[in-house]
Amino acid sequence: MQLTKDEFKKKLKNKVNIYFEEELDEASNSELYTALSGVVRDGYAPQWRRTRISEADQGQKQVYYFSIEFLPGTLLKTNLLNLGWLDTVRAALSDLGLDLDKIAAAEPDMALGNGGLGRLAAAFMDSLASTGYTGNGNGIRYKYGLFKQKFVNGYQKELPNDWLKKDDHWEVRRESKSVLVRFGGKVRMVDDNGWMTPQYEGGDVVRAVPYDTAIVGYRDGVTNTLRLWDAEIPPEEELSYPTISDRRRIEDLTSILYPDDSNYEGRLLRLKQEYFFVSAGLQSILDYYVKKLGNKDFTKLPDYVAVHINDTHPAMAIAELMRLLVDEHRVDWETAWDITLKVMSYTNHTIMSEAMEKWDTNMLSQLLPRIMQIITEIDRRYCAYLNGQVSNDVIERTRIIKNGQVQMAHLAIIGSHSINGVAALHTQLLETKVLKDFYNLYPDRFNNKTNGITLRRWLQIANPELSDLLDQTIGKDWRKNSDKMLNFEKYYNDTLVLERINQIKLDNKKKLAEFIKEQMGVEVDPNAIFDVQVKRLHEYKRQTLKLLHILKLYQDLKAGIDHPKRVVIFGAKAAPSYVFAKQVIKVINETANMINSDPDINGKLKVIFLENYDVSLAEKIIPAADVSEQISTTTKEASGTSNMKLMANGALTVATMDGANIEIADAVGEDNIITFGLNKDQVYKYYAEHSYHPREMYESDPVMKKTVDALTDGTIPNCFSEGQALANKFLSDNEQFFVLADFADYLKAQEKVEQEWKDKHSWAQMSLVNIAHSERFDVDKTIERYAQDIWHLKKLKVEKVDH
Ligand code: GLG
Repeated sequence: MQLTKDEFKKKLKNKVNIYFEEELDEASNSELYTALSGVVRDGYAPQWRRTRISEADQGQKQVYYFSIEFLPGTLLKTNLLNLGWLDTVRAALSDLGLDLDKIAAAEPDMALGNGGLGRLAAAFMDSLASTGYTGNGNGIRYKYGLFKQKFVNGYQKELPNDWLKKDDHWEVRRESKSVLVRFGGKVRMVDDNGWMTPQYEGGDVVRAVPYDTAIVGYRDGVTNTLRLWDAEIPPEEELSYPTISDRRRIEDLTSILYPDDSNYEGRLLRLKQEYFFVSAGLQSILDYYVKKLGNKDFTKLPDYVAVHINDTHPAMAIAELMRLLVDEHRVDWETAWDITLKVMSYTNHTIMSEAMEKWDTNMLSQLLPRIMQIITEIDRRYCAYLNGQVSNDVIERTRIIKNGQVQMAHLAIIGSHSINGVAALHTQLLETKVLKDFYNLYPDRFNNKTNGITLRRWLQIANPELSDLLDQTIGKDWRKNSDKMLNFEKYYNDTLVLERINQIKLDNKKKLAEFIKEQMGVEVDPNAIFDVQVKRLHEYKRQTLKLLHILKLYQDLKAGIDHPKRVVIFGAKAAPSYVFAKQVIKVINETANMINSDPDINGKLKVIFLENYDVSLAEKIIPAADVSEQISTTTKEASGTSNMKLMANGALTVATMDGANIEIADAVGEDNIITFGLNKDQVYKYYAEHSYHPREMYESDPVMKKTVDALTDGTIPNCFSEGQALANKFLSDNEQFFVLADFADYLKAQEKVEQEWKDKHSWAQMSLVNIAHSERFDVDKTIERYAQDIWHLKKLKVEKVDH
């Protein structure tokens, strides 16, 4: 695993010479990035191969994580860190007068996901390798990643994210592992020697070609594979697709990532994408099982294979595995069903009904006739089995096919041996409310697995100074074993350490301030409170509540009421079709313009909405945050993960008792977090009794009235209609997210922030406690629980190889 600076320099020089016919001092940063990634690839190639060989030799059980999104961000620094090369390479480059950060900036973000769900999938990949399990990702190689966000006159514009324009240096095209996926046409069951076998007629045949990316484990010699599928025309079918539009129809299948994660779109292309990567993934798993492992007895499949369904998008895996087992491998239905149940497990990531997938039966029948037959049969058997055991109402509520639609969550639950939520409250709500009927039927299948984050990325890569402080105080072991971070609490009264924490934060804020100046031309004072809300833009996440707080501060400052200096920083993309979310962006941007240029305010308050929030931007913002805004409507945020990243970097959380915020509060104790807002019972009461009347609140609370009125009385220029839309929404009895109900309490929480800010010593103590306790959310711990409770994996024994 050792690499000396000199060896590295030689390797790099060599790559630059070969790739570009240039000397090191001529190469551009982008060329250096290409060369450096080449060195890194050579570095992990032997252990990637060795991992594959060991897997086959040991016949170890593997998990395949099926996810329609993977959001790894950039890989260069992660790979360097995980190989144990980061410091050496940084130092060697610096000897050469080169800067790793500048070179790394040439890498495009691999943004094949929207937000938390996709980021979690990427974190799981890193963690599986780093904890020594063999886990594979299975997803789609979208030609265009999540759109690039630009603000034009304060409005969000979406630009294509052509991340593959310059080639991805990490992926390997594995043509020999291609498989065919069939869509459309007609299917007829014919008797073939006593086995009812499908005969297909017409339709499209698509070639699924895998692109594999190595996932290097953290200094442990395990290198796993993220397999993303691309759609192509099969060579033998070339003549069937003569026109350009014919070809497009096939190749466009993997062009775009749907830019929305909280609303489900019943579109044919999405359904095609789902089946495409599910079928390709399962075929390649079975091929491996049969050919490589030499197995024919499919009843042993669950000893070798676990397939995880990440949200409902890959839920068709249940029907597809049944199809492959029954039709292709002639396993009888009952045995196949038994195998499927043992292989499949499912995570639910939301309780919001608009995000629950339901496919029209007609659409499914036309696109996937055989799959629709199989789902119909699963549904029929499910109902028949329960008939007489439970009431008809329960059967009707839980069955898969209802009102001409296939309920994908029901399919996922009925066909999986494990169903988990992503934070304690979320799982509890699944069990007691949203999936209550299923919980009563299958209590043993339900379990909680609170999300986690890659501390390696959010501390070691994004915040090297804080990582050094941890090394100097508690020693380096925390880097591999996060439990050790708890020892940091011993420094609670150590003034020097507390001062270091404040100094590191200030340094990170200075860097972010420079970036803000470069990007937006706005000066911000690094000594101000950096108040951060970074996440997708959605009503339930309530960027709106933050906006109202900003308006309140603005009005106070105008009226001569003083507040500590504050910089509010947003990062958020709105789904392109989500009109209200885009109106919120416009109003925040106009509010920011107004405040940032108001001489009366004189820099006491600044509002910064950074464009194009993505993983790389998160790495700049999160280490510089003093306050973490986690203010979703209680019950709506399944877990959240930015809350964990911000806490790990020492930010103080302002939180509703929602999602994983509850567990953060439990970890740090009530003195080290500021909570506010409606609790879950109050939220459910409003829903049940239709008793939410925000206009009454508004009429009786002059502060609230004055703040909301700022949206409509011309205070904020250039956004009259958008301001009106926001105000109307807040005042409507149908407003589902209770912005005004939490307004007064939120202001109190923010007053508390101001109070706490006055004492830098105790602020640093809160920071320290948050940093220490972020160990609870180390994704490696989450993965250990999945591996033990759900997937039943053993660690792979790999021989470490020298580079
Ligand atoms: C979801 C939820 C988040 C959750 C994430 C990962 O909304 O609360 O943290 O999955 O489980 N769509 C999402 O991002």
